[in-house]
Order: sequence, then structure tokens, then C-alpha cells
Amino acid sequence: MQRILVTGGAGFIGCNFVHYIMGHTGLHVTVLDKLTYAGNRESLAGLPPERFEFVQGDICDAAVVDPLTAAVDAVLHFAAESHNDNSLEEPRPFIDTNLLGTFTLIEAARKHGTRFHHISTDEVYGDLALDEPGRFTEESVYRPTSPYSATKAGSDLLVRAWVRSFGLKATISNCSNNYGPYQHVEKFIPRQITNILEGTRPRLYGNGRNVRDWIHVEDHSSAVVAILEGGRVGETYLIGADGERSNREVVEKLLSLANQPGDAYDLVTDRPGHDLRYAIDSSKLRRELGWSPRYSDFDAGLAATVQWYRDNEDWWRPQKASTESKYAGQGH
Ligand code: NAD
Ligand code: TDX
Repeated sequence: MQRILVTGGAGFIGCNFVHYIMGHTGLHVTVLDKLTYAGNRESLAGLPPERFEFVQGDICDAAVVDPLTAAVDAVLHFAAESHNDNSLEEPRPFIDTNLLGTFTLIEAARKHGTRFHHISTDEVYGDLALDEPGRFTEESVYRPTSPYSATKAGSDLLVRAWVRSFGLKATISNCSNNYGPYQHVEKFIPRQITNILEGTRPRLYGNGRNVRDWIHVEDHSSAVVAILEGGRVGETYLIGADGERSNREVVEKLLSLANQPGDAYDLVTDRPGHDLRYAIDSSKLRRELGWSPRYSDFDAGLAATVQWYRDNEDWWRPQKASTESKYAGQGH
């Protein structure tokens, strides 16, 4: 394998993946990204030009996707509309990018026999009760609850059908909630970090007791590389780092890192249909591919992430006011 195409490489997880794989292999990387509100060209600064190319374009556009797919050995498909709150306000772009975009890519990959890896989410499995012992596995039933997760579930099923019906050489990974550098300030952790840095109180939806299973984005990247190198075609792998925390616990930790009282947050209007809890059992990935997370200490990963936002205000500042005014309109 010499050349790969990374869709959504200017987004949070995509850009971290590009930095990671270019740092750990000699591969040539082409990024295809539409540069929506969530994409930022500056997140890809400093990459070696002889091994890196950026193409601005839409994954729904077959005329763009087809030649790029023909020119590479593998497609890593990260591009998506990714934010649940946006999907509740305006679902249409989620249908277009997550469903039609994935369709356009897998059609090109099947035509050219290109290896395909589909990046997905644990949200396709719906949610768990706060007190139940079980976690999601590769056998869990698909029960998505939001427009976002329904379109991700649909995209997973398209990939599975293309494997079975057309022999597409694809793998799928479903990962838990990521945190780390370059995450848009609309998402929970960067929103609260930048609120605290600005002197605004963090905002918890509902009663703050919903649970997310956090993984550092670099551990997501290393898992995807492991699947690309050793994953079995047609298989799904769940990626997680045993990082379950309630939203309230996360905010309390962020406040303590800033030397502020642990209750200096506000409870705000809940998200409609808000999933209670996600939790991943990643034993298959660990057993079959020998993967394990490097950031096993969540508090240390969080402290490093706070430091990144302190050091990179130029990166997040331009998005902050417009993001907060959108939230104000939603009562969040
Ligand atoms: P993000 O919103 O930060 O980035 C998405 C990127 O895709 C942006 O650069 C955007 O410009 C690009 N994009 C959007 N529509 C496009 C289109 N039509 N054509 C080309 N590019 C387009 O998202 P993220 O958080 O980095 O998520 C990346 C992937 O990982 C998504 O598939 C998401 O479902 C999945 N995922 C995310 C998480 C998480 O915690 N953020 C967890 C599990 C899985
Ligand atoms: O201000 C906030 N206050 C708050 O309490 C925000 C923005 C969120 N929340 C809550 C909602 C969730 O319980 O925090 C939790 C995390 O929220 P998000 O960052 O919006 O993430 P989530 O909805 O869990 O989805 C994320 O993980 C799975 C990603 O956005 C998805 O792309 C991924 O598939």
C-alpha cells in the first residue's frame, strides 16, 4: 500500500488521523474535504508537501470521487455531518453527506476494486440504561435514535450490503466519543474548556447524568491503522478505551483543572431524545489485532487537551461566538 484517500481530513478526527498516519508510515495521503463549517484547512498545516495533497470537494460528487478513488490503494472514509444538535435543527445535510456521500464513495470503490474503511460511531446501537452491566459489542442490535445516528446506521448498512452483494473490500469501525486537539467548539469537551477559558460557566444538558465513553483521538487513529493493516474484510470492529464518565464528572474535572469550584456550571435545556449512556466492549479489536489505547488515564488526556486549547486560541476563537449564538437559539 502506497497511497490513501482520506475523506473529511480537515475535520477533527480526520486531521488527527492524517497527522498520525503520516508520522507513522511513509504513505502518500490525499485529503478530500468540502470544508464545511466543521472543516479547517489550518488543522492540516505543516505536512510534507511531497507526500500530501489537499482537494476541496464534495463526497457526493461522483466526478470528483471517482478519479481520486481510482488513484489510491485504500479509502479511509471519515467525512460526515457529525453533530447531533445540528441534526435536530436541520437533518437534510446529514441525509446528503452521510447517506448519499457514502453511497458515492462505495460505488467508486467497488468499480475500482479499492480497499475501503468506513468510520462510524457507537451511536448506531442507540443507548444503554445508566445502571445496566452490558456494553455494546459487534453483535448489538442497530437502534439509532437521532437523525445523525440514523444516517450513520444507514451508511454502515450500505457498506455491509456492498460487501455482501458486490464483494466490496471493506471494514467498518464504530468508535465511542473522541476528545483531543482540533475538536470543534460545538462539541461537549471543547465547548466547556473554551467557556471556562473565556470566564463563562460550563453548560450541562438536562441533569448532567448522561454517560459517554471517552477515547483520546490518537487512540482512535492507532486503532484505524491496526484495522487497515490487519483487519479482516467484511468485519466490524468496535473501538473504545473503557472511558465511561458522566457529563457532570467531566465538567467537575475541567473546573478543578481551572481551580474553580466543582459546582460552577449551569444546567440547561436538555437535548430532545438525549441518549442516556454509551459504552463499548472493544475486546474483539484487542484480541484479534493486539490493539490497546495509549491514553489509559482520562484525566491526563483531558489536562493535555485543556493545554492544547490554551495554546491554540487562534485556531478556535473564530468559531466560538457563532457557535454560542446558535446554541442560544436552541436554549442550550
Ligand atoms: P467533524 O464534523 O469534525 O469533521 C467532518 C469533516 O467532514 C469536516 O472537515 C467537513 O468539512 C467534512 N465534510 C462534511 N461533509 C462533507 C462532504 N459532503 N464532502 C466532503 N467533506 C465533507 O467530524 P469528526 O468528529 O471528526 O467525525 C469524523 C467521523 O468520525 C464521522 O464519520 C463521525 O461520524 C465519526 N465519529 C465521530 C466521533 C466523535 O466523537 N466525534 C465518534 C465516533 C465516530
Ligand atoms: O454543551 C453541551 N452540554 C452537554 O451536556 C454539549 C455540546 C453537550 N452536552 C452533552 C450531550 C452528550 O450527552 O454532552 C454529551 C456529549 O455531547 P456531544 O459532544 O454533542 O457528543 P455526542 O452527542 O455524544 O456525539 C459524539 O460522539 C459520537 C459526536 O458528536 C458524534 O459525532 C459521535 O458519533
